[in-house]
Amino acid sequence: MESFGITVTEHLLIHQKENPYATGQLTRLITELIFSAKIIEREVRKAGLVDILGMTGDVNIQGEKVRKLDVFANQVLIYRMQRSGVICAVSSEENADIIEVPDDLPKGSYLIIFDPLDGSTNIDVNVNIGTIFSIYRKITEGTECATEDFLRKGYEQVSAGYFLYGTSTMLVYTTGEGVHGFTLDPSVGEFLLSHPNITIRETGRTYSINESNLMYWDERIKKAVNYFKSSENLRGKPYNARYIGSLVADFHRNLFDGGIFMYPADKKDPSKPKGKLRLLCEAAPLSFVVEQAGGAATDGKQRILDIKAESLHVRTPLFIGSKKDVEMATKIMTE
Ligand code: P6P
Repeated sequence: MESFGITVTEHLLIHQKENPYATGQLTRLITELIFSAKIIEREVRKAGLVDILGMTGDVNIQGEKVRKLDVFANQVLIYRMQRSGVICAVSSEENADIIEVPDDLPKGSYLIIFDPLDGSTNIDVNVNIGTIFSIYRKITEGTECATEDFLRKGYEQVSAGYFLYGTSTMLVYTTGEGVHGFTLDPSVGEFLLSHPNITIRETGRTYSINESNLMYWDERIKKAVNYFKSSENLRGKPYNARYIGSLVADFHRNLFDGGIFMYPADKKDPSKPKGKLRLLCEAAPLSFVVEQAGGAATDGKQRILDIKAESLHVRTPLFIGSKKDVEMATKIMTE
């Protein structure tokens, strides 16, 4: 019988082994995430046609200018997550504090952290952008969530993944049972399984880093980057340089083609000594995905998933991708 495709709901409920978290509650949450992504995708696709481009004139908690599409994506996700009936609060890259589910709405024992539209500086030039999400179970007693429920180590995540608004719209996620990719079929408005059991090459062929920051790096980072630019490496020739400037797009390409993405600590902005990327809404979810795909992720010293978040918006250096490439970069930087 023709399969007519495998939906995310089917994949969660039938194709996941007896995962204690691949329950109806998690399925409900991911279903609401998918609905949010479809609404965001609709606006992203027509961004050039309506007055949803450009700036709002505001600045977010990160000190970054906020774009109208950022605000829209953030509002959609907060609204839909609060009505999922299975979470107690959300934390967004765009908001200083956690946002509780109002008392008149049903609550649950999950919490979600997201970057609603990562790479948003690329929106106006039609470059791929994405939504990154990270899901934990609450640990404090009672139905109310507390900030400490969010200050976790990445290995405690129940699920994580991202939506990529690119040439096609994809969902790539894990619940700890491997990494699976789903592609949106616009003709039926459904994400269908397109890339089951994604694995990343042990040694890649691409390195991704913003080399305009060279003068702000310390010598160990320069040595690690030169390793990939030389022929004295596991490839025996220089790696290809690819850098889109949109984390989800750079990560996704390296996941499929093999490679390493690096955003090291730098001296460029004294307010961001650990670099630009956030631990909870960027590094930890993508590190859960890459490890489930057979890759690795460190902050240049230790495993990202072992780092406990000391605050909601704490930043971290990030070296993520093919296992042997990340191991080598980390070895060079800790010698
Ligand atoms: P830079 C986008 O603003 C973002 O947060 C990530 O998506 C991306 O990897 C990074 O910043 C790019 O930063 O400093 O290289 O422009």
